[in-house]
Amino acid sequence: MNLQTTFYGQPLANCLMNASGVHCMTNTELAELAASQAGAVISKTATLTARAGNPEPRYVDTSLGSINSMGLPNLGLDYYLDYWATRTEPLQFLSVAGMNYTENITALKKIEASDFTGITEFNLSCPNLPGKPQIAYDFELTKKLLTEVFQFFTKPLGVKLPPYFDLAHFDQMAEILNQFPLVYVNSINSVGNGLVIDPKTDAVVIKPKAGFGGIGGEYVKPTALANVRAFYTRLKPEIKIIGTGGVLTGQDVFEHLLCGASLVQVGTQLHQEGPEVFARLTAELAAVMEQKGYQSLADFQGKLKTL
Ligand code: OXC
Repeated sequence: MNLQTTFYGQPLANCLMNASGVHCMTNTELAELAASQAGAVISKTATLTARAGNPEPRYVDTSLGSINSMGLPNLGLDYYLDYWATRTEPLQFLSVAGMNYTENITALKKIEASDFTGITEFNLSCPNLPGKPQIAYDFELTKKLLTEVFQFFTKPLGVKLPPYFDLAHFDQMAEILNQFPLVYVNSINSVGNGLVIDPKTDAVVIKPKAGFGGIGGEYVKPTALANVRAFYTRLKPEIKIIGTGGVLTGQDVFEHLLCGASLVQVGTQLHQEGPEVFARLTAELAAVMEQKGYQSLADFQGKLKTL
């Protein structure tokens, strides 16, 4: 059974990664991921300067997934650039976001001017910043921002998108994204602004934004698969898809790949299980492939059947 794949010309042992935000804030956590069976690692979304994030409690595991309103706590862009400078992984993923339009440009200019040679994941979809809408729900703004970015940014760039729920929105966003030399699109960020209630206390379970937060885990798999499939079938083939959302088992990884994902990220389940999750998921994916008679990822990647 061959789980190997290539992404941006680099061979990877398998298609699995952490989702940015989970187990990737500190050097220690990042090194633990690097020592795991994950095929690649991405660092926590960095802002220009370090942020404490939203007040706690701000992340709660629930029976079918998670709710979070972390608010981009991170150690600042320099910290993650320094981390990656010490590493030898052939493919490095650095997630970044600005707190406003100008900061987005400044942060990407800083990455452009740095020695970083990996892939930058531009997070256009954090749902947890009070008073700040998710950029990628504003189509005009997304187009303006990417147009300005690609006037100076020459390094490989992917974007992290929020989930869309309307075919017209897939069409409109794909039409915009196809105008740019993106390496990939990562779908999906958490499903923004859900509400979880504790039946014992009749209260919300997280403190920020009166309990509203991003939903991940089992709840979101159908939405994640739909977004992966919708962009896989609409984007030019040069733009790869990273599938994120609802990955608990090897079967879930298989389904993301079947929908067209090239790599698959794990968030909520990594938070619950720790970096050992990658050994389990790779073994389970291999078992699914074996049972279906597939030898390699290319045998089924993107080949979802319709009725
Ligand atoms: N998505 C993000 O992009 N960021 C984090 N949470 C989330 O669901 C965060 O830091 O709030």
